[in-house]
Amino acid sequence: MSPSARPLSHSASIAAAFLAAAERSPDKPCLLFEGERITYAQLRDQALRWAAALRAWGLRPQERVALYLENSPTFLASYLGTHLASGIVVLVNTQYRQVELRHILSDSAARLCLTDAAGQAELARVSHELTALEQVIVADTAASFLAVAQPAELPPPNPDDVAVLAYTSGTTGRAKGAMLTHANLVANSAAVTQAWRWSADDTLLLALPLFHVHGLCVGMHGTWLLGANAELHRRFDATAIYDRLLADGRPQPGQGHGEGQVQAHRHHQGHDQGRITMFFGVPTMYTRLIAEAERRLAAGEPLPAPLRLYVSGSAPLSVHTFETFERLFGQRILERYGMSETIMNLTNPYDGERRPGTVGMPFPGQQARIVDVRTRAPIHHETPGEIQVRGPHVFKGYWQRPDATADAFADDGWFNTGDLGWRSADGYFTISGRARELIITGGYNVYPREVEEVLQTHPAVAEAAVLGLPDSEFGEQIAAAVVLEPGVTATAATAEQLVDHCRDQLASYKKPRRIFFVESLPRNAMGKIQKHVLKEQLDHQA
Ligand code: MLC
Ligand code: AMP
Repeated sequence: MSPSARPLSHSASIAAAFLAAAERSPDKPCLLFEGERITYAQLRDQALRWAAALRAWGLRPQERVALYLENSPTFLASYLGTHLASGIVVLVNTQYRQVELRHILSDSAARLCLTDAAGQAELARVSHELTALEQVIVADTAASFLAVAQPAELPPPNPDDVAVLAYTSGTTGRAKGAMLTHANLVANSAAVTQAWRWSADDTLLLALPLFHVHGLCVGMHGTWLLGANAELHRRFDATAIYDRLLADGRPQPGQGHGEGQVQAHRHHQGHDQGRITMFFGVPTMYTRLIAEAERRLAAGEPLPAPLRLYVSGSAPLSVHTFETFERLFGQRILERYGMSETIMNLTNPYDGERRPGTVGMPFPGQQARIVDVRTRAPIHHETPGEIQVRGPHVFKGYWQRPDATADAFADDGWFNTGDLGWRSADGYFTISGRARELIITGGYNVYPREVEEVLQTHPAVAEAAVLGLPDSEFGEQIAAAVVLEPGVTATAATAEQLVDHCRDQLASYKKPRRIFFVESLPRNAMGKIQKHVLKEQLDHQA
């Protein structure tokens, strides 16, 4: 059967697809993690144990379980277990601190949170405000929680029930929980695996965090849907990833680094367990891999053998990074575009031209179009506007925010992504900017408003405005213009103190990397801060 004719998955949920894969190939490795090989049957047993323990504890269908946890097999077993118990998983970035934890855990009313010792200490700082949170389980000591129940199969989750709350910030600076249903997750994963020719023979090298959709809903869901396997790393470390790629052997004699040759070579190998065939990352990971390769080449070390597929997303991949990677590694990165509300939207083709600077076309079974930002009418080729998407991957709405949900959808049901772009005559979409004030640093989203609010709680700060400045490593970096209270000088309230104040309350990657002390902020006649004027002023000073 040709790949394009392959049927999309009929599984009702990712958890059901995972159980089916475990039934087909119980002894096949599902995960490789820090030297440990975990088979499908082993992960299934753990997941069923979590499901039974959660139910025995009293978790009812559609109640929330927060995962505030690093990458690990426990993350994945408890994730699947929550789904099998018909609960909703709330994803919590491990860098989140008081401000984010207070909001996400109260808003979702999570009854239970699974974390590690550091997370437990951070939660303790705000626990008195988290009235819905009844239990915090520390992953290392979860055995006693799991011991109370025997693994048992429960009724499968309903496809239209919510599976995941992925918190993503809105223009107000308060994150909203994007409700992804089981059906959304399966539909998108089926489309992604079809588009990228992902098969049960693939091994994904995965060092993305599991608490965002990129690592979890693209990386792990695809793996489970097909019964493939993944080598999971706790975190991304360019040296370790490069070593891992090198360990897979050198190119065969006569095998160039051309893409067509790579595909032919890989497909010919058949079932080659454990040999990495794919890597997914954010652009910062690629710039770090390039720096690593340049360092190793200068030291006389070889390049890794080619992979079947390198994918980039979550932030713009510069043409320069694309071309440098191709020059060094001999491979054209496939760039795709997604968001928490929709998982994956657009992709460069697997077989056709991977055009640098573009994010390609809709995945199979999904649609995308450009509309005029004012009239909201669809626009045809080559004219910039807002990107809208439609299809079975589009989320159900924002958790307990009917107002925000209504705003997010056009009258005819298309979802407003808030990203600006245009489509070429031959169908490739290019993202040109964002309608929202979002800053993306190393693939993480930061809304200026939430950093401004925290800066303004510092007693020395009268006003603050936060924006993104270009950054060679992270794409954008957080910069803040601060007006001090009368009588306070920059030597009395130093930039370092303000950064520490942010770091104490917010995820560390949200702290300003540059602080500019200014006399006043530029405002328009309505009194609104003119960020574009401020940006020009800061660009001059930077
Ligand atoms: C870490 N730091 C960052 C940062 N990540 N600063 C700015 N931007 C970032 N992205 C800072 C930390 O705050 C810390 O500062 C210091 O760097 C070291 O922290 P670390 O944790 O050791 O960093 P590192 O491991 O090097 O992280 C870099 C990274 C990571 C690129 C590996 O940021 C990452 O995993 N990014 C991927 C994010 C992702 O998965 N996004 C997908 C969202 S889903 P200090 O001062 O405290 O030492 C989505 C939809 C879609 O967007 O389309 O996919
Ligand atoms: P999040 O809300 O964390 O899911 O982030 C989604 C946002 O990341 C999108 O709305 C885009 O602005 C951005 N994004 C994702 N992929 C790309 C890409 N390939 N190029 C540019 N921006 C991207």
